[in-house]
Amino acid sequence: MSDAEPLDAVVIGAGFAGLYMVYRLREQGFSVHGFERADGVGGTWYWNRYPGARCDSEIMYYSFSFLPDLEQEWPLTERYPAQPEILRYLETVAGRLDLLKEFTFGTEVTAIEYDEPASLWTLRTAEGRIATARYVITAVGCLSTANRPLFPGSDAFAGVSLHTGDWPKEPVDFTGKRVAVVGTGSSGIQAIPEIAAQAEHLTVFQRTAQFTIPAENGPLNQEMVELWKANYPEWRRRARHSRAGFPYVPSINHAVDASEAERNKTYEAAWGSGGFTFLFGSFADIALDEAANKTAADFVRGKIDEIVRDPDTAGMLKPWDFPIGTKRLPLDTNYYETFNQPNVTLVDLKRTPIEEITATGIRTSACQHDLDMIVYATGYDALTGPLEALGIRGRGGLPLKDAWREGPRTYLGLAMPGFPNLFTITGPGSPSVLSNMPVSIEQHVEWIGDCLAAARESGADIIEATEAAASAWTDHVQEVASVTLHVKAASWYMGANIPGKPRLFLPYIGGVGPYRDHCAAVAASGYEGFTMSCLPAGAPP
Ligand code: NA7
Repeated sequence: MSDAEPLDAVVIGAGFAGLYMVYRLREQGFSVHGFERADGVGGTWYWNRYPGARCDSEIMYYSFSFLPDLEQEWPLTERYPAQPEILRYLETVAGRLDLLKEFTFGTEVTAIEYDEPASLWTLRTAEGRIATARYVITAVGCLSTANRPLFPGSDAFAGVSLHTGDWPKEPVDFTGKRVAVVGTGSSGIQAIPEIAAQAEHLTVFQRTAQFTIPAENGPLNQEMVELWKANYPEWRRRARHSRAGFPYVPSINHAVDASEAERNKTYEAAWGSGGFTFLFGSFADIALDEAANKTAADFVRGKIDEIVRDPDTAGMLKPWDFPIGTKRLPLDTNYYETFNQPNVTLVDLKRTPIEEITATGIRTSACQHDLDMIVYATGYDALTGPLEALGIRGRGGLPLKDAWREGPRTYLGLAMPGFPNLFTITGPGSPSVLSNMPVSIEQHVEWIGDCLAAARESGADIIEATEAAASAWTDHVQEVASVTLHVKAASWYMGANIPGKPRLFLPYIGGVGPYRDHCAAVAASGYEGFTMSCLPAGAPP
């Protein structure tokens, strides 16, 4: 790629989304180049190398569907794929499709500005490179801008500080160390048992207790794997038309109609089989009805009492602040059990908040905890953070950050008015983080590829979402969320984990299948809600 020649498209990111988008556009005959800040492919699975990092989607659902040969060859060994395995998978995809040469790695895009007269985007990188392109497609992930809380004295700690989402490539040894984990979301809940197995002492700093369900990870029965592989196209079809991108059969029973004995039997079976089926497969009203939700929450709180021997610790671990499932439900391996280990201490930050990070550890309102290492498992500025970090300026030089001051306004989570020819894979307002990501990514990549092909065919240079379409979609996203219990939680889905971030529901909860149908109908109608136009005669080429 020469920096001087305008490209048809630049793609930012080399995870699942960026790899497929670059491949797709190249196959469609567009000139395309990718930029990636890491020095290799993988996206989320490049950065999240913390101990215990594993996908919560079962392995047979967590891959591309457009590579039938690889689908058959790829070994399915454990129920949930671990980080190294997913990274290897994406490296294999990049190698097979000869994609590495299409990317510049180790390059962070810091500014993307729209040149209105030419309808071209100019991209600048931290390393001083400049590229221009007709289209920009962001494939930067939803959870890639780390949330690093600013505790007083944050920089003072003389030991090792790590964030789960920015983990070093070299293995980290916790042996003989006094370690803190701050944060008990999915990342903390995966890392805590692994770190506790090595560390001399682990102190877990918990702000809000979380519900977690056993993953029940383990080796897969290879006869079942063969059967699965023989029927892949049908499983993929079901996943695409499902609620969350998994071919699970959702329950149609209501918890409020069942007897206590029936409910307990159902929850016990779901707890035993592990995974998200605890929510999807048990009762249909858990996400919608407070009384139904309480039955599932009480069941998990009962399990905590059964598992955790110290009653005070069990009390601190029991969540009461939000309905179960309304914050992202973690899946765990021996999380609650870990608190029975003599080298593990739980600190409830609601009782004794962190006052300061000191040179030697963490000081809460109760005492000083002397430490060698602090692991921040404090999450991300979800969905909007990675896009706002790109320094995007649209028509009239308007920064995306300003356009989204009141919260993100998108059409279908794919495009924004005022930012022509810019597309956001799994952007806010699409199912994204509420779904099995590869399914949603494939749908977006294919939709964007088709849209660009349609513009090329019709001779259009500029594709832009209309204000009316973006307003209507943004309202619809909130309306659908408002009938669920999700809006009752102070979650990152609501932007609540980042001080000052507008509170509104960020992903689309209407379901992967209905969303897909809606996007397909928009395309079939000739891209209703978008304008497609040509540059005026005499405009710069
Ligand atoms: P999450 O789910 O956002 O969890 C972050 C955790 O860090 C959570 O327990 C937070 O408590 C805690 N946190 C955040 N800020 C602070 C401060 N300032 N003080 C103390 N504790 C804090 O991030 P994860 O990385 O675990 O998971 C992200 C997603 O990755 C996950 O959902 C999957 O989709 C994969 P809080 O609950 O906000 O009180």
